[in-house]
Amino acid sequence: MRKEFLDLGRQPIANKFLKEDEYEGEFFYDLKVIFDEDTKLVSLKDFVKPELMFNEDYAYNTSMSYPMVKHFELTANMLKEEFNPKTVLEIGSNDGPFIKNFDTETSICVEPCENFAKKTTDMGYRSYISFWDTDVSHGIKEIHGEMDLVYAANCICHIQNLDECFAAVNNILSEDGVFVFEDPSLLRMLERGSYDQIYDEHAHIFSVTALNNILINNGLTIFRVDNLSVHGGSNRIYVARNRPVEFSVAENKQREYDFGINNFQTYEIFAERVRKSKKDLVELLTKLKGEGKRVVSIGATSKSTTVFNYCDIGESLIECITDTTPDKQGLLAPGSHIPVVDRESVNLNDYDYAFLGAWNFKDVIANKEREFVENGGKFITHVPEVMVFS
Ligand code: DWN
Repeated sequence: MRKEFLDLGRQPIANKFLKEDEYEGEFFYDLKVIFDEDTKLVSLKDFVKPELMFNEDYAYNTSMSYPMVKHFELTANMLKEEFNPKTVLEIGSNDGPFIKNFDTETSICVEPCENFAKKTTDMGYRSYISFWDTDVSHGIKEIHGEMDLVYAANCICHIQNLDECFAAVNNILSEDGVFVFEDPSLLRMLERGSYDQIYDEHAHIFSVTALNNILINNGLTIFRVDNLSVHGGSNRIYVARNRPVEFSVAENKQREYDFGINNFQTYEIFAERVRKSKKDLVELLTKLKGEGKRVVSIGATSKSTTVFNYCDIGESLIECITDTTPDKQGLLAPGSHIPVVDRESVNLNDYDYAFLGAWNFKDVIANKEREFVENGGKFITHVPEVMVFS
């Protein structure tokens, strides 16, 4: 049985940055979240049509977040060393920071956003412009054969029909092949109150418990889990058909159980915390405005789309958002219509406070922006609770 526990209001497409003349007709949907008592899966109540989110205009460029490029290089090297795959398939390859560490002759990309598929094609990889499903899996297997490593980062939680997704993986995985994927962790989200992990693209927020239940039904087993710090706390899930199951799987499931992820009440408590977070953030920003303080935001993230639209924060409370991604600069943030600007075009010292839209890069940003703090600037974050720090 699916039970709703959170309503984050009317939300736009999280990564659809707008030109001035695109206000009119901006798409909005109701962002509500449910818990499935049977599988223990947390998902959006109503999914948004994938084509509205993932298309040739998709703005999130992984390679613009430099710490992630390093993360994928390390991940690729580790997987090569341990599993020595002869063939590799990446689902949702974005602009190629993971696949670029593998041989062009034996590695395949599947990516629905044409702008990114073009990039990996230019890098020499056979790139299929498509969503991941059983038809694509059969087609690729016919041409390229089975895959020893199927990898996906921040992509499987975007796929609405998980049974179809896992059946498609099972079809193409070689006998001893491994399927490795990483996505934000439900446990970390609940622990940190980071409700902004919830937006249109994240059809599900995964626990190891729920994934285990769904994968088993599809003939696949989780044999290892790594806890990662990226994206505010993620899990890397290792899946195969017949590998010995390692202790990390039971350990993670136990931790989730102890936190109460199997109980609906846990989600009701989380929802209460989210409502308090909204109240605290709006109160703080309104107070600062009343005192004549100027506030900027750093990182035009999908996460900040959720926060700004849920909390009804616009240009009157946050003047602009800086972001390193050229494709976002000069445009307006979805729904809130706060202008997104190049970091280099802004003197941060003109502002009193900087909200961390990319709170997951808090240390990197605080380190880069030392001068801002030395000049009296302060940061605002809402994770794990609304606070000011310097
Ligand atoms: O799953 C997803 C994750 C992986 O990435 C996607 N659905 C969409 C996206 O989510 P996000 O937008 O919340 O991701 P990030 O990685 O938190 O975005 C960081 C943003 O901040 C980027 O646009 C780059 C920017 N940035 C910046 O302006 N200054 C990043 C750093 C490190 C910086 O110093």
